[in-house]
Order: sequence, then C-alpha cells, then structure tokens
Amino acid sequence: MQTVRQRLTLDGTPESLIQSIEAVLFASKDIAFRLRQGALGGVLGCAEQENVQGETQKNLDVLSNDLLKNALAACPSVAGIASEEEDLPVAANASGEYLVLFDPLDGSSNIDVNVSVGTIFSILPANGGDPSKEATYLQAGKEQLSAGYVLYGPSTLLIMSTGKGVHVFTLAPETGEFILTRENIQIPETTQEFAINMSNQRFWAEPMQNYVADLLKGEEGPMGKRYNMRWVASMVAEVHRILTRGGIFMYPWDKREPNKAGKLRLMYEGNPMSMLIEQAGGISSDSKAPMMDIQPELIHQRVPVILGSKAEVETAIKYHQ
Ligand code: P6P
Repeated sequence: MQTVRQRLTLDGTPESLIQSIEAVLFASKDIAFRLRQGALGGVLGCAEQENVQGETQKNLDVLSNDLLKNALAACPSVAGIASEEEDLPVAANASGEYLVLFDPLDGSSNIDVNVSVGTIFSILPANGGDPSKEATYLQAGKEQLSAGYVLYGPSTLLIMSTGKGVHVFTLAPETGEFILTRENIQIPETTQEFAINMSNQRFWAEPMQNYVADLLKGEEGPMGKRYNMRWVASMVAEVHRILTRGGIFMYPWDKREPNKAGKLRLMYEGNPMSMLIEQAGGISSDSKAPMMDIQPELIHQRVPVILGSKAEVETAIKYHQ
C-alpha cells in the first residue's frame, strides 16, 4: 500500500518536487470534497464572470483555482504558477525551483450534469527565471519534470508521471491518502475506439474529414476494422479511458474560429497529457509535429490535439502529411 510520497521517494524524486506535487494533491482533496457535496455545497452554477478564455466561469472553477493557488503559494518549492483561470502568471516563492501550470477544473461544463471532471497539472523547472514573467513559463513540453491529473469520477484518481512511467493512485476516502493502485501503464498500440466531437465535422480541415470518414467505413474501408466512438466532453475522462484501454482522442483545428489553432491549451492541457500518453507508450501530436516539441509563444496558446494509441495516431498523422 504505497502512498504518493513513498512511490516518488522509491523513484528518487527530489524532496522539493514531491512537496510541489503534494501541494497540488492537498488542494485536489478539497476540490473532490466540494464536488461530492454537489448542490448541497452551494457552489454549483456560474460565477457570472468570464476567464481569459472568454468562458463563463463556474463557481467551482473559481473555487478550485483559489484552492490550488493558495496551496502552491504556501509550498516553498514553488516559484510561480500559471492557470487557465488567471490572465497572467503569479509569482509564489523566490527560493522555489518549480513552475506549476494547471487547469483547475477541466470539463467544468459537465459539473452541473454530474459527469467526471479533473484537475490537470504540469511542472516545469523555474531555471532561476522571473516567475512573474510569462516568458519564464514558455518552455516546450519535453522540459516537464512532472505532469498528471486528478480525475473526480466514481472514484478520485491521481494519474501522474515524473518521467519514470505512469502510475495510478486511488484516493482512500477513509484516510485521505492517494494509494498506488496501478503502475507503469502501457497503452495498447492499436485501437478500435476514437474520440472526437462529430458535430464539428463540417468545420474540420479536409485531412481530418478524410481520416474520420475512413474510420466510419469500418471493415469495408481502408482501416479494415469496425470502430466504436466515445465523446465525454471532458479531456481528463477521455485521456483516462485511453490510458486504461487504448484509443485516439482528437480536438482538431476547425473553421468556426479559424484564427484559433484549436480549442485546447498547450501549456496546461496538451503538454501534461502528452507527457502521460508518451510515458505510457502512446503518441501526441498537433497533426504536424510531436506536441512536446512545440516551442510555446503564449501561456494560453491553443493547439490542435491528436493523441493516443501509437499505431492509430501514426495513421491519423499520415492523412495530414
Ligand atoms: P466540446 C472541456 O470544456 C474541454 O476543454 C475538454 O476537457 C474537452 O475535451 C473539450 O473541451 C470538449 O469540447 O466542444 O466538445 O464541448
């Protein structure tokens, strides 16, 4: 029955990095509690304000963001934070070694319909940079020291990596400890399951339209097998399914807002999920290049996403070449 600290210590993880991860988990336990309260907690519904993305914030978005900010600011190892819900980065501790970037409550549009949501986090080295400056955070995904998500579902799970495989921890309600329940996840190389929001089909670029059309042809088409489809509209739930049983997840560019590269954000959705997927033997791409090779230009930069089972993602990329 290994705790997160025990497992990370076994892996030789620096104490300061363990503390930073524990700060995320400290906040996530409170978030899990508020979610479980549901309507009884008086925090469902909208906060009547918008975030930098122009999205209406849910009360729980704001509350989760504050819980994470406070927990991380109190951790001496954390130099600064960046959040989907914050316009600018926030400096924390001058002596800190790490930058923690997060989406406090991904999929929050699902809260009011009681569907799984999650906290996504990415940890980068501060490298002595000014943590109040955006430029300090603009590091490629391959620089991440750790990444993970807390999935608030039927059970509350932590899935994370520090570059030595992907491990699953289950929150034990009785003790409040995340306990190791699965280690060294490996994604099946092939799949018969894809995840995309089909309602946007007419807006996709032609390569994506051609690829998905071939998936839908099933046995009679070039793929030579029948596919199933899933779309939860909560990236953490889709990625968790893919880590658990394989699959391919896509949120491509589309012409509804042609000036935006995609809907999802590189720094605190694309990159942390890509670290997990690749540590588990999968592939993650923006359709042209490996996601974690992208040199970021803006903290809230958006990116097209294709990730999942290695062979399937390679096939999807071929349609874009
Ligand atoms: P759509 C949730 O809002 C999110 O950012 C991801 O978690 C999810 O995969 C996607 O957007 C869902 O987008 O357009 O299907 O609602």
